[in-house]
Amino acid sequence: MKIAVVGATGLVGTVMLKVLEERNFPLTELIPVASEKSVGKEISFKGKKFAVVNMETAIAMRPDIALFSAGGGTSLEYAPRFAEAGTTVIDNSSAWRMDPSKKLVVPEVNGHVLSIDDKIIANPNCSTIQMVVALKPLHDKYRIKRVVVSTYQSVTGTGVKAVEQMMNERKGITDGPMAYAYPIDLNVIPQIDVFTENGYTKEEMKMILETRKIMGDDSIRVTATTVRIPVMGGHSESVNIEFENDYDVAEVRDILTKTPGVIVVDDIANLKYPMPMDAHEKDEVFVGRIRRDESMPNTLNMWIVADNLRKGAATNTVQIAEYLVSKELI
Ligand code: 2RA
Repeated sequence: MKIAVVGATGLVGTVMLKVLEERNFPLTELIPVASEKSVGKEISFKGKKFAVVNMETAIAMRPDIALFSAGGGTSLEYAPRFAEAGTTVIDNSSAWRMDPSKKLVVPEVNGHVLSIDDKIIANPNCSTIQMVVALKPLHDKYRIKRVVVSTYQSVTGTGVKAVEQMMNERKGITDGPMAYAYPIDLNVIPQIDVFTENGYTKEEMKMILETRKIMGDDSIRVTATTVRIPVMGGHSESVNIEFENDYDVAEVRDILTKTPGVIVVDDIANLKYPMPMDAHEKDEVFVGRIRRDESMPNTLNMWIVADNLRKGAATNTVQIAEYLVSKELI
């Protein structure tokens, strides 16, 4: 199977290659794709060297699957070109996520919606992925009415320039490249992406709209506040969930413990709870601080942490590819 990684030299693309290698994805040929300035650069993969090619060359090589992490504009222009050549595209950008003709997939949540006809598949936003992995089994059991989420998102979600800004500020360098309008070290910025007309940011609207599409239930009400914080290991989320029905905290913990891809870390007597430093470079979604919201009936609080570059992007993309192969949809 020929696999193209479009954006192979970027932050997420690099993690995609690492995940493909770690999970021993059944590929026979790797096609690393990047912009003209990177063409010819060699990528190491499973002990072999593969030369970076440009888009036109990659399309002509007719890969079976193309994993995209190259921005929305590039995806809008080239994903249809790959699809026309017979390639199945799994795209990390937001370009196709809310397109009604495209599937938005977290395999363990809604993999069943995929069909052999899907040639452009959207990978959800990182902060949405980690939340719906934990919400889905609880929705199945107790029916979710409303979700209130506040996020604490890693600078890696912005990219290399943001990491550089944070590390420079930490060293006292204040005239380096700025990814944000403000200093990020020793600070938090209550804005991720641009503001929309309703006073929410695009990131917050992604969490609201993508959650309903992935869960397949537009009746679920969601509100979100997304915040950038100076950490590396992953995104954290404080989630308040109102159910249609009452629940039992121990049963919630048991359901999550038995959910594939979830690790419950919830032992406050021993100060055990999920933190980005523990989720870093892991593929699971970590859940803790599970407790009743005593101010509201049928309402639960919990804390969700995951590595946004892995389960939030690269790993989920590879898992969609694995799902397609396992169900012979490719
Ligand atoms: C962020 N979720 O964290 C967005 C895109 N990766 O910036």
